[in-house]
Amino acid sequence: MSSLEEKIQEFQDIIDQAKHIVFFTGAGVSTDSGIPDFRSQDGLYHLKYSYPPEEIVSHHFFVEQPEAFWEFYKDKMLNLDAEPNTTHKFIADCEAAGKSLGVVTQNIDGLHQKAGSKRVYELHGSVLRNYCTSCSHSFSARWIKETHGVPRCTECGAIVKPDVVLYEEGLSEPVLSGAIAAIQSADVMVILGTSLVVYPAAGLVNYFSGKHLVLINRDVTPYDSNADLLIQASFSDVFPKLHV
Ligand code: CNA
Repeated sequence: MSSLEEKIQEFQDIIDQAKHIVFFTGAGVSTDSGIPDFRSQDGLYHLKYSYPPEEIVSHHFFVEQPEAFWEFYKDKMLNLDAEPNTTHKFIADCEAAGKSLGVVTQNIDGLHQKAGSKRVYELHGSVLRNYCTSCSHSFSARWIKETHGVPRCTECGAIVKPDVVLYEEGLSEPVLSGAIAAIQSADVMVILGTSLVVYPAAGLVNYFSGKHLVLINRDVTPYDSNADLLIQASFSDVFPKLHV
């Protein structure tokens, strides 16, 4: 079995030779920026709430218990002062160097764009966009964070909703088809920081038919055996050693 150093070198060789990389990311790429993921040991699913987090961030819960939804959401999901880390920057550098078709992400934190990525397919939306459920007036995330209780539209008084895909809601068709097209056109797919258990997002991996499937994640995933190169490690042990 090759050592971590050998695997990092193999990854570097793949990056050097790649022409069209697509990155596929999850909450794990943002933990080094101080944003907790869902399923790691110190992730949100291991904290104790009156309801499980996956129920709180569901459509029915948003409609039936807006106070509890917004309390959790503002406290745990709105990390507005977080900064991109080495992993976000590496992904953005690959695009700037003309090597990447973009990043397909399940994240909602906007950190890929903050790092400089331009082509970002946000499968689950973004906390940075918020709309009135009645008149569609838009609100900044900062405004949301600073309102007390349930945010209500300043124009019509209806409840405001973040532009994030809650459990039980469908994904945006244009975003989904853009993501699939990027994955199908890539010669290298790099999967980072996702437990690959949330569908339909996880199923997008199956659209890849390029040369190298690279999977880097701290914990095991159901797709580990599909990877041509599997690196089970923390990103802080991998990305500072790479260059574009
Ligand atoms: P997840 O299920 O919490 O899995 C995260 C994975 O990342 C785990 O398998 C960890 O092993 C791995 N991981 C965590 N930190 C590191 C690290 N430093 N180095 C290497 N591996 C690491 O998250 P998924 O993205 O798979 O689940 C999809 C959900 C989570 C989506 O709906 C997101 O919207 C949602 N989410 C997003 C954010 C965000 O935007 N930053 C935060 C929390 C949850």
